[in-house]
Amino acid sequence: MAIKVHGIAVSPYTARVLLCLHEKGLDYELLPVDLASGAHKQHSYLSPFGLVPALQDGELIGVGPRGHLDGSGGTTLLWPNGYNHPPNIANPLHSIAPDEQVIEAEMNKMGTVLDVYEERLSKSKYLAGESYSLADLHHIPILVSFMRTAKADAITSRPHVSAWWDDISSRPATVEVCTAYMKL
Ligand SMILES: N[C@@H](CCC(=O)N[C@@H](CS)C(=O)NCC(=O)O)C(=O)O
Repeated sequence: MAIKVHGIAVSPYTARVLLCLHEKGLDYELLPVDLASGAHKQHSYLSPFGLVPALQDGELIGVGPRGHLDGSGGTTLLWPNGYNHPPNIANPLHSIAPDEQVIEAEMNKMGTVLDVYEERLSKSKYLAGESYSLADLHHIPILVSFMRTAKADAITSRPHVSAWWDDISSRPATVEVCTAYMKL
């Protein structure tokens, strides 16, 4: 029986779960949750936390399933605490006008992090060693959007980071999840 993922692919947390399931070759289906109408806050919704995604595998219910699937236990691998999202350059969900000052400050912080990545990726193919892992996968949903902004050169100007991104963004699971669910 297919694992049911209740969520929306535009949520990076949901997308990470979909990527994990796809990489694992597991059978799954995405059941859209209408956040706009507050469907995730109803008593009938699976997660008492009222967040997406929630996972349903037969009798087994997983809430905050990213933590279970990626084994991170709330720790974001190799991405400093509180900084797992690149700057909010454009928010298509809410049509918020970009704040250039905030963007510049955040780009500086991101540059510092990416310099560490560049160094790391000059020594190993992936962030946590020679094989693709959750440390890499975690970045995909956010970087997919980031790469469509005018700041994408933060990635492409760093040769090792750029090669890493080309690699992880062209994985079959990434392409499939992005095209099928994130409509990219
Ligand atoms: N720790 C949770 C976080 C999930 C989360 O924050 N989901 C957001 C969407 S990206 C959400 O459901 N937001 C709806 C709300 O806060 O009402 C996980 O890893 O799954």
